[in-house]
Amino acid sequence: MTKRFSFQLNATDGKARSGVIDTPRGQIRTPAFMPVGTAATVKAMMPESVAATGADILLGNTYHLMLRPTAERIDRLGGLHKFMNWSKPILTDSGGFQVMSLASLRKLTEEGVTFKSHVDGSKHHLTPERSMEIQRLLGSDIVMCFDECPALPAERDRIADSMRLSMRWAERSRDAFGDRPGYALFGIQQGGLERDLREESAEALKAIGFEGYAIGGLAVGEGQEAMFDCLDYAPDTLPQDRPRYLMGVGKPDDIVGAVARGVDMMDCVLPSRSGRTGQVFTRRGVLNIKNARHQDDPRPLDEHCSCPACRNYSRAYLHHVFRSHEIISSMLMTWHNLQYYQDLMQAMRDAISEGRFTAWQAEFHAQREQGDI
Ligand code: PRF
Ligand code: ZN
Repeated sequence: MTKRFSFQLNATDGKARSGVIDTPRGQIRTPAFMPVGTAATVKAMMPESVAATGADILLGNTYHLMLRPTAERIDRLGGLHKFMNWSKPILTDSGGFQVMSLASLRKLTEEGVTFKSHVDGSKHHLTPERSMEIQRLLGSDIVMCFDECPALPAERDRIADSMRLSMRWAERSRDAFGDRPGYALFGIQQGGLERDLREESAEALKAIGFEGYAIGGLAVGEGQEAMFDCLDYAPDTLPQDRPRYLMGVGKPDDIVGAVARGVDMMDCVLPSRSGRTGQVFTRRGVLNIKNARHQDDPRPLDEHCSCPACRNYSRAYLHHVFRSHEIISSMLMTWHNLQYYQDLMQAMRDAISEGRFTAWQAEFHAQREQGDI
């Protein structure tokens, strides 16, 4: 019998939840953070190093991979897992959101979106049907519906029209995805910061039926307070017994606030991108390794961290290799940041399982307010 995709909730604490998503490629412990591997690599990391940080799943991108090296080529070479040497689950985003933020000369119709590649200017067409085909060719374990969303702030009418278009595309995505045991299709809620539109979107998605439900259209310029106001109700409009995925979030305090409000999965480029720009996440807050105050500092980035950057190198060394533009700088700092994010998720999973999430959350904020990193 083919192993199926399933989600089991193991504990709740307030609105925070912890559980396990079971897939044929392995288990995903939730709340889960997914490192971003846009172009079939988590930049500056070997896949085994990403796994060593504790990541159970990676995110890949339809938009980037369809342009280069193309989904058909990845399929011929045995699929994305084999191509990039990552055997655990992969979730792929569907492309619409990236077209709107990265491509030029975009033209949006009921059918889909036409755009010019940011790589070579070539012309492409993406529809719900084509997005499902690309994600199948990649071999993605968790496929996202093809959707669209405006940057905020936006006119209510624009948000409503866009949400309703995305719901029609969600139905076309479901039809095109078909029945694929062991693989999952997630719907994506839209509706900006308008509560009734979020509810309408949730009802439309639940009527279609998905293995999981994403909250899209947030972290697009509205700020943390407005995002949290929306997350105070949005997760509750989605089924209790399915994973909830907040797309493209976020900073450590965004992640903690989202988990507290009932989110199970998240992804963000922040830890990996910051690793290359010298921004370092620690239990005490953010530091920038470029700063001259680190040049004689023999201490590790974070004395509580088990990553190679913290076990084997001083802040002074990391400062030096960053300033010298040495490649190891990106490697070590990306590893550290991803380790920090995965340790954060593990700490939340433990706190939820043991019924002490509120106290844990207070301690998380208290440590960051001490300053003096
Ligand atoms: N839709 C899709 N991908 C996304 C988003 C969305 O709304 C967001 C919004 N934060 C990030 N990535 N398909
Ligand atoms: Zn570290």
